[in-house]
Amino acid sequence: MSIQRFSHCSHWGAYTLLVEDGRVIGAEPFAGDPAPSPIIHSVRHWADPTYRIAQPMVRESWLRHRGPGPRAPGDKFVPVGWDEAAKLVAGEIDRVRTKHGNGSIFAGSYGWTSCGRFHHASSQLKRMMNLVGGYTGHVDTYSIAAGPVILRHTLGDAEACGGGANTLDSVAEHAETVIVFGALSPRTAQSEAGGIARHTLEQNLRTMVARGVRVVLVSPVRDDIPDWVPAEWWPVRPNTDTALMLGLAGEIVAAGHHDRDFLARCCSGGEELIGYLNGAQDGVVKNAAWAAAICEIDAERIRELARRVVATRTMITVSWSLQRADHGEQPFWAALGLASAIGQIGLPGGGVGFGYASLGGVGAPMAVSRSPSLPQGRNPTADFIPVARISDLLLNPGQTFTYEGQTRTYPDTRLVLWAGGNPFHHHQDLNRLRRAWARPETIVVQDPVWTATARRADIVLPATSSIERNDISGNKRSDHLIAMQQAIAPLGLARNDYDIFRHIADELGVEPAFSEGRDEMAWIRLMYDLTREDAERRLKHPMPAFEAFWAEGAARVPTRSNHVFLDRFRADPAAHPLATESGRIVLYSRELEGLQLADCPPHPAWLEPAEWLGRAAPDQLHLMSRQPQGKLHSQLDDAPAAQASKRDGREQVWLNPADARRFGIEDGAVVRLFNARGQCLASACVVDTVRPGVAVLPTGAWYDPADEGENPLERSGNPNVLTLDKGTSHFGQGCSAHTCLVSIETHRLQETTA
Ligand SMILES: Nc1nc2c(c(=O)[nH]1)N[C@H]1C(S)=C(S)[C@@H](COP(=O)(O)OP(=O)(O)OC[C@H]3O[C@@H](n4cnc5c(=O)[nH]c(N)nc54)[C@H](O)[C@@H]3O)O[C@H]1N2
Ligand SMILES: Nc1nc2c(c(=O)[nH]1)N[C@H]1C(S)=C(S)[C@@H](COP(=O)(O)OP(=O)(O)OC[C@H]3O[C@@H](n4cnc5c(=O)[nH]c(N)nc54)[C@H](O)[C@@H]3O)O[C@H]1N2
Ligand SMILES: [Mo]
Repeated sequence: MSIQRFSHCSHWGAYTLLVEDGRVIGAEPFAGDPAPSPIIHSVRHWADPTYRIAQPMVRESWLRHRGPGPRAPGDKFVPVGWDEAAKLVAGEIDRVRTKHGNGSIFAGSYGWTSCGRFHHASSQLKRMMNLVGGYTGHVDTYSIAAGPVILRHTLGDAEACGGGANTLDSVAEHAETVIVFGALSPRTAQSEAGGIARHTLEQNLRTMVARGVRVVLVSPVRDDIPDWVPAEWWPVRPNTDTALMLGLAGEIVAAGHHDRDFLARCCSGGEELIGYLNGAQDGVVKNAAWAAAICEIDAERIRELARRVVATRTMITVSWSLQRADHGEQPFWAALGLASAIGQIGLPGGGVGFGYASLGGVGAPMAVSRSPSLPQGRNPTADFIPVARISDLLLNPGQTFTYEGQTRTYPDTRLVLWAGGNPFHHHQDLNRLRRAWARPETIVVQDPVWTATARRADIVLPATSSIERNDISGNKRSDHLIAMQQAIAPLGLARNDYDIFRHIADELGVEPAFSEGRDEMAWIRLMYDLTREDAERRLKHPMPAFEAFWAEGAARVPTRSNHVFLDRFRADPAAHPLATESGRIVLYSRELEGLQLADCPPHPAWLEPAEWLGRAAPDQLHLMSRQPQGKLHSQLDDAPAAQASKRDGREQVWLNPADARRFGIEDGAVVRLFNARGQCLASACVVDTVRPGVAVLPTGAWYDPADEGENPLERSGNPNVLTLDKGTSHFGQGCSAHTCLVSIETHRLQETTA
């Protein structure tokens, strides 16, 4: 039998699938990719039926007695045909919208699903729901929420944290000093929402190394930049970067080295911020000594760096992780304040940017043509939640919450529709989520895999994985569109996301408006042609006709390289005002002054997080639940690239040797991590690349509680049984996953079930 080749793409890169006799036998990286991700070799595991949902399933107890309940994963499920499944789902949508209103249907359904832009599960879901009166949705993302919210009010939009700041090619060519708050790591840069054809981070880092750029890595973990980059490691206490940024700014101001001209021309509120740094209100001078006591970085190093950043071209990079923490608005705003004091915003190699390498496309040249996406229509229902407030929504119907200066009410959720996301992976405090998850009358989950979330649904709809259907990938942070060609037949009775919603839409009587009469290939062609026409008409960039694109597998889109953010604004702020209250960079906000929020004051400020090492008991560690190396979130956790980072099938927690000694933990030992919220097992890995006082346990191990009690022992190493479920502030309401203290002890396995 001959080998067939299919172009394909995932969030972690583009590749060719090699198929023999209907089986995927290998994957070859996209020829143009200088640093392909090893996760492409995991993709074939989608074809393994072990974890796949073979046919639509319904919880037996729900069939007998529809309504709230514990939704235990071990309950009996009964198989049903697609007609019955579609009727049940449509019936629930109809019942709830008629009886309680569309706001009682939560279809905010967060999650990364596949990178294909057509079968994009949550877009399909929203498109369908918008045709029948709408749903309660979500705003922002788990990735970034506090960050974009504060930037919208201080920079006018969130472009600078979505890849719109200086591109890394120009930073690598022009910067002399780069301060990295968080990471510049190929680990996270492997991935990009909607696919990535070329991974370019390492190229840019190599240019910096060759030019002798001084790189300062401010992070609790040394491996947040590749070891071949000669970076100085500043092992900061987690969640204290704001103090370091303000201490640097305070030293600059005290020395009179701040850029008075930039602050006066391009910023509003510079005087008030300087007043805060000088201690005008609280009597506390924010200088190197003050910062050193909070973040445990030597004061003399801070003073020296404060002198250097104003004398050299300096770029400040801030990872998204810093705002995924309590008061996550502050490090982004403080970095903007520090960069404004330095005064190099708008210059090549200078200023500040957010999220470089958090995704592979952030910092890469941005695509300037229209990106392919499925039109979702308009939601006639106004209700929404900040995305990470899902447990609050389900537990507190009728209660109010604040967001971006508004006060709103949580609707009374009766029906939850989730497609292409895994909240029992992504949400914090999973024991709390379990209690919340028992509240709705009906929960529908659509996924290829028996995830922890699918096991806790009432109706389970099996979707195909992307290799079982055709699709198109592409987004504004990738320079190619990639043809995602069907490589194998669907497994079991799994159906494509589009076909599933088309069937339900038919039951709801809206199929013609939903499908517009197009089949899969007609939609993919339309989405491609809209990008091609835009590139050709507006940007004079020729692209191949659809047939040629599909045969070739990839098409280049026009991009903008060597971009310098805010250069025109810097040159003439009055002619190019920002969309802020002053038209300039806001360092003191009249709007926030009016809101009087204790957890988001009118200027960037150091606020103690709810949990941190400065107020920890002697036996507590700060837990960093960062993104996993060998997979995307919880996806393909069973495949070799993900298993490679585990020991005995369990996720590894990294500990500093000093902490291991302190707690009598040996490398390789099974340990129990615990706090008042939950407990999990992990395998101890003792490394000196983690600062003392910090434990690193990546996300994504499949949630595996030993029982359904109040506080079950989670056995695979899922950090979200421990993390804090709290909004970053009453303004941003983002996810605070990186704010979490835990205790740790050696665990004897025979004490519990294995
Ligand atoms: N503690 C802690 N928690 C975190 C974070 C953290 O830093 N720390 N990070 C957060 C962040 S930034 C994010 S983005 C979230 C990620 O959270 P999620 O996006 O929910 O995580 P995934 O595992 O990618 O979930 C995607 C789901 O889609 C399914 N899927 C894949 N392809 C298809 C398809 O074609 N159709 C359908 N219907 N389903 C499909 C997969 O099987 C999987 O179950 O996690 C958040 N959680
Ligand atoms: N391989 C892989 N890549 C991914 C993902 C994945 O699941 N797997 N997920 C993708 C997604 S959805 C997103 S949103 C991005 C997230 O991208 P990021 O938010 O940048 O990723 P994290 O791994 O959460 O954090 C990066 C580093 O920040 C450091 N850090 C954490 N807290 C602090 C702090 O308080 N101060 C300082 N200075 N450093 C801190 C940690 O040491 C951590 O290694 O990653 C994307 N890339
Ligand atoms: Mo994310």
